[in-house]
Amino acid sequence: MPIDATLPYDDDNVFARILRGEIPSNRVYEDEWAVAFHDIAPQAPVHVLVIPRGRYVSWDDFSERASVEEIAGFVRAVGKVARDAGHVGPGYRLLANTGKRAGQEVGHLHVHIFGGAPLGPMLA
Ligand code: IU
Repeated sequence: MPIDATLPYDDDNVFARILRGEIPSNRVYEDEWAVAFHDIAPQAPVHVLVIPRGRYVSWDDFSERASVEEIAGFVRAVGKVARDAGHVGPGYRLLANTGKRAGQEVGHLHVHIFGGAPLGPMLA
């Protein structure tokens, strides 16, 4: 069920629990700013999610409230996972579903990285 991404951050969301280590995940990368792990229901041969360590509901929330340092750290982490740690390359696709109408299901910002094979055209 898509979530209402305008609501305040909920510390019980599944990715918050993964960050705290309460739920296992298949991690491929982590640093000061971000954690990346394999999606449990992959939609490409390689499908990795990258999440910031900070408490942000969505891309909207992150881009408005995060510090320049957090934004830089997170964007660099996504790049590292895409280029190297996630083994998704050489080509890949990034996606951040934002809000109910886009089908966002977990209320902690996550960037999907799809790769591992030639990808078909984007479907809206
Ligand atoms: P969305 O952009 O919010 O729709 O994507 C949520 C993703 O989180 C989706 O691809 C799920 O398969 C994935 N996921 C996960 O990897 N582990 C979980 O415990 C849950 C969802 I719940």
